[in-house]
Amino acid sequence: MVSLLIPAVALLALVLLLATARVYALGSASPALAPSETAELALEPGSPAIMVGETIAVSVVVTAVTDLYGVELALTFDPAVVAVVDANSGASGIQITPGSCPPPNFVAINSADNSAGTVNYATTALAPAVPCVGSGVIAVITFQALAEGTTPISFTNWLLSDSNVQTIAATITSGTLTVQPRPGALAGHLSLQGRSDHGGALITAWDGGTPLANTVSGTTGQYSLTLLPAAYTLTVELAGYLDALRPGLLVTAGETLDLPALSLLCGDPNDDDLVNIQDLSMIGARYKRTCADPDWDGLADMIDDCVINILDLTCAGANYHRTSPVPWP
Ligand SMILES: [Ca+2]
Ligand SMILES: [Ca+2]
Ligand SMILES: [Ca+2]
Repeated sequence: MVSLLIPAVALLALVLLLATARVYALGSASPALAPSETAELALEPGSPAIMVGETIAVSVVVTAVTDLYGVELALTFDPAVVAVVDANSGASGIQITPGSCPPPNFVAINSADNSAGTVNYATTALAPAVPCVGSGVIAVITFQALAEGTTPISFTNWLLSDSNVQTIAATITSGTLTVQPRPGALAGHLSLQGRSDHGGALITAWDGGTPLANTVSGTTGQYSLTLLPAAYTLTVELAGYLDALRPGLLVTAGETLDLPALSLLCGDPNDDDLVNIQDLSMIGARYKRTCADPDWDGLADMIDDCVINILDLTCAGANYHRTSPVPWP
């Protein structure tokens, strides 16, 4: 009974499948006869961001077409923010790159104007070329970023034709292109008095009272902060050490400002930016403790070796009465 049932079910499934395929075939045949669908024109990427001096290729893409044979386009952009890069040095003027949808067999217009901020393009396929079906790239525009800002990239004219010389309706989605300033950097080396590992100091870049970026020194004391062009104050801190501060650092686009070497001084375990008797007392009260002791707190272990000894005490002795910020040549 079971062995008879399975072929019956399989047969039913096959009949259903054929019926569905039949309906689908009829359905897919009808749009070519009735060009009522709406194509979509857009840019890819739609709203990119690049830095001054960089270039980006923006594709004009069409989707949901069943028979695209000719296309005419006009776009605008802000010529103060971006410029179109010439795609064909062999032709006079500035060209964009033809795409493949429709096949650009005859390009009637291909012209960008970097003074007016316009792109004009018109092309048709030539019989017997087959029309573009589905989706594809009409053309590619390469923009170069000139200055910080945001520019719309707007379709101001568009006309799509099918191979029967009927207009194809289209919805459009214009885009924007944002140009950011190129960052610069602050970089330098620091040493932590008494230590062989100079890592772990916190370096913070401030704009007024606002911390904008920070990093931590590496084991050799090196640090680098990537920052947008502006004036910054840099602070350098580490628990138990006097802090450093350097105002008026001007970061310029694409440049690394190398700072003079800095030496952070130890001897401030209570972190009040002053080395005095309180620090010495704090170290003295913990003298000879190790990090194996249950009451270990590590505050006085500025020379970071798991024991409070004469090296930690000398930190405060040698820097007695010094204050933050420490000198930064
Ligand atoms: Ca050219
Ligand atoms: Ca102190
Ligand atoms: Ca120590």
